[in-house]
Amino acid sequence: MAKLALQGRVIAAHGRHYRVAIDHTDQLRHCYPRGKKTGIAVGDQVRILPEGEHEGAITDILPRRNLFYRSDAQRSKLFAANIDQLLLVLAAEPEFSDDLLGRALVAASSADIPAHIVLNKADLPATAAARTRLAATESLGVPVHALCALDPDQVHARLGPLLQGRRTLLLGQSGMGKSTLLNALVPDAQAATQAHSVALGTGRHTTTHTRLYTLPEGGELIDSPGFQAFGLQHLSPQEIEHGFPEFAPAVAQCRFYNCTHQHEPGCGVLAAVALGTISAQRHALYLRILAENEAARRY
Ligand SMILES: Nc1nc2c(ncn2[C@@H]2O[C@H](COP(=O)(O)OP(=O)(O)OP(=O)(O)O)[C@@H](O)[C@H]2O)c(=O)[nH]1
Ligand SMILES: [Mg+2]
Ligand SMILES: [Zn+2]
Repeated sequence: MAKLALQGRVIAAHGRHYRVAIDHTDQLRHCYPRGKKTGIAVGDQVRILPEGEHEGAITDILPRRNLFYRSDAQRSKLFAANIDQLLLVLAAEPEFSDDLLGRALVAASSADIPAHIVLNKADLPATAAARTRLAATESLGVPVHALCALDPDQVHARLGPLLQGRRTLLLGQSGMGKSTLLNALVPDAQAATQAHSVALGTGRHTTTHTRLYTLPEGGELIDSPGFQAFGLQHLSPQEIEHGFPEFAPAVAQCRFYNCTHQHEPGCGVLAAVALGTISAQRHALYLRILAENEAARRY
């Protein structure tokens, strides 16, 4: 007798092993991709062929609404699929990187995924200066929520309505407090957390794989390992430009329809940078990403 295919969502990824929650049941199965299939992400809806009571082979990935990932010259790193929003977790200590923050926001914009920032560890005195550093990003329309993840009541008050009923990806550098935030919202998660200095000593991040949790109030939260690089090699020059939505009104003023906003005469973006209506820092990030992708294409 032919085995009946099942459907479910991928809730954890460990290398080529995936944990799949089967739809309309409380069954969890350990699954592996059939054949050479790759590119399965947490949040994917998949079809599986069951094997025994607890295992299965993933045969198909159902069409996605979106896929959030980064890509360096050598390989892509999938974060999650079919997400409603991104929660970028930052803190004053360890100091967050403006460059990595900018890149994550470009990846979100170009995939049309709304992003929010959590400025965590608001109990630390250095937070005031970090908040000032975020003013330019906030003025782009990215909401900033300052809070202390060690205080679950505060976390619920600040983030509860935003997270309820939605699938949210927690993203950020190592040590920013993503897993601490997860534990405040999903007490059953009991995710490991540790001081970043300790994590550095062991040579690895505290969270080592991506995993999806169900919020008691409804909705889902995905915890991911911290990153130290955020390549955007998968983006074409047009997609990179789309990742800087604040350029759009100025692009309409460019003399050449195919202007790349690097050095062209009559460029509306360069004019806006000179006037200060577009941040010079954001334009510099745009140039860095373009140059990186250009260099990678030449090799
Ligand atoms: N003072 C203070 N410390 C915090 C806060 N939130 C988290 N921490 C501490 O920051 C350290 C790192 O927290 P984690 O939650 O493990 O960080 P992470 O972002 O999950 O790190 P990775 O899993 O390595 O990516 C831990 O020692 C936490 O206790 C906070 O609001 N205030
Ligand atoms: Mg973690
Ligand atoms: Zn231009």
